[in-house]
Amino acid sequence: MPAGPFPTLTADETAAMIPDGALVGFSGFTPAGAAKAVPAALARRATELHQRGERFKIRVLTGASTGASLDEALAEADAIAWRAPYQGSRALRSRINAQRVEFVDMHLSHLPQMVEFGFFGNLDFAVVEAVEVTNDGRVYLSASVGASPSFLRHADKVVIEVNRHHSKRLMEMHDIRLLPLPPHRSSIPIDHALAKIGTPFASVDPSRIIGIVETDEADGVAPFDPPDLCSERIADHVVRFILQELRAKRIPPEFLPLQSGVGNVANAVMARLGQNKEVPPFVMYSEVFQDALVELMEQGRLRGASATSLTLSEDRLMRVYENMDFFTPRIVLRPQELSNNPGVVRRLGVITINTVLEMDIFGCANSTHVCGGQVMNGVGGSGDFTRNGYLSFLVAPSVAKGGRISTVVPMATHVDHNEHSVQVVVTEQGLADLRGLGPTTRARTIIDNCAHPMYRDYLHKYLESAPMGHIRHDLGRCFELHRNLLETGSMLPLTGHSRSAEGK
Ligand code: 0RQ
Repeated sequence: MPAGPFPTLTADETAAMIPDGALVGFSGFTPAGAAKAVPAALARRATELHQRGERFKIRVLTGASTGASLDEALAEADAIAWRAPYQGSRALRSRINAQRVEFVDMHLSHLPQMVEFGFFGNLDFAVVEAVEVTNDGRVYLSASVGASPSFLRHADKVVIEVNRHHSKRLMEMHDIRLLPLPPHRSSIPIDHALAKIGTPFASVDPSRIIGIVETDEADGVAPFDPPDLCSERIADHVVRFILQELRAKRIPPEFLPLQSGVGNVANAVMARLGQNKEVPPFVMYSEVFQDALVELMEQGRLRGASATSLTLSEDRLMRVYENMDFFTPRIVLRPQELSNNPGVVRRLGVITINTVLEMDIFGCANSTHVCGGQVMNGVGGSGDFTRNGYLSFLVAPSVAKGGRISTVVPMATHVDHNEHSVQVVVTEQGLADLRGLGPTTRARTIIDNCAHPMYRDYLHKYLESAPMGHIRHDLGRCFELHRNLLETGSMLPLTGHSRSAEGK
């Protein structure tokens, strides 16, 4: 029952109204709640226009990554000129790395205020998925909140994709509040993970709604693979350490809220935390509510969760929708400015767990750029949580690509989390608690506890032979492993100095 006074449009009619060069804010934080019909139609339009030799590229904002009909389809159609704040699409990544798309890789908590401050220029359109919109401009969002409330407030023209696939009872989970601009920004009254401080709907000036597009499409979140041995070993180290910190009373007995990034390692960590009965039942203050959490909530291990998206594979999502009496009081979905808010994360004392591509021996970590240049996804929310958590873990397998890459390196080729923010690093080999350690002690601890045995000798020799300084780096050799990788396809040392490591 959409419509009200708003015209019903087809996705193709809507796409025809969006001109070349427009800045468009699409809903979506992961595939959850992402706009679907209009971006797919824009991709078709772009392909047709390009075939006629006409230019058509738009500038794209979302909450985070999106579904296949958004980033993947628009990138394949070469319809994106500029993109922020995060992405996870193969087609888009390759175009960003070929400089065919300009990409602004941002902390996700910063995005709504950048829109509010007007730093991206005029927001021409918002295309937002919802379960319902009222005549007076209340927009009940679907499976994610993300930055949609800000897009709805600032866009000149608004299109609502009303998606019947989602439960209308999602509105019982939503808690929407926009922060006023400085200097009128007062404190945020979230003093526990499930505190609600806003309304169940986002607001839009109804005169800006140019139409409604009706859809009935699933989010298409891929289910997780069962955890592999490496993820389980990382998870076991994290759980053991949390228990040790609980016993030492550095984590209080009532426990603290948890945050975990997305991906198989993060999913395995959450499952392991849930299974271990020595870990008290917990709450989450996170950005993504993902598959492993559904069972944990049903079992009473997870008492409640604050997030900005319900990133659930179809069977899990349906399980939630079929039991909304149970789930709605336990889940709060907020704008990403609040789910990832540094002040709130610090206040609540969140324990954070995020995955990185590589870490260096001094504790700087790279989440985003392979060999310093090729973007993978983006920093996402990992910096919002890592920097501000009470206790933060960065995790990674110790090697990638069958051992050809060590994820523990002398110097990170790109730094998303620097040594001032990084507290505990973990691989399947072990865990290094860096708190209170100076640079050389950190380096020895990371090498001994986290590096793969194949690379330990090389890394120790690098450290001991580097020129003296507070941080011992040899600028002539700090990227030797990466150079080896680029030249030979493997980091395994090929120089005389490092040959000894090969035989280990
Ligand atoms: O390559 O895809 O060809 O197999 O990188 O690595 O081990 O499958 O791990 O899927 O968890 O992704 C950091 C990218 C890890 C992710 C990153 C290769 C490896 C593989 C993927 P293939 P895995 P994951 C919440 C928080 C930043 C954002 C974030 C990420 C591929 O976790 O994007 O944390 N994090 N957000 O083989 C070269 C290395 C490598 C490497 C791994 N050192 N060099 N390649 N790979 N290490 C989410 C949001 O914010 C919404």
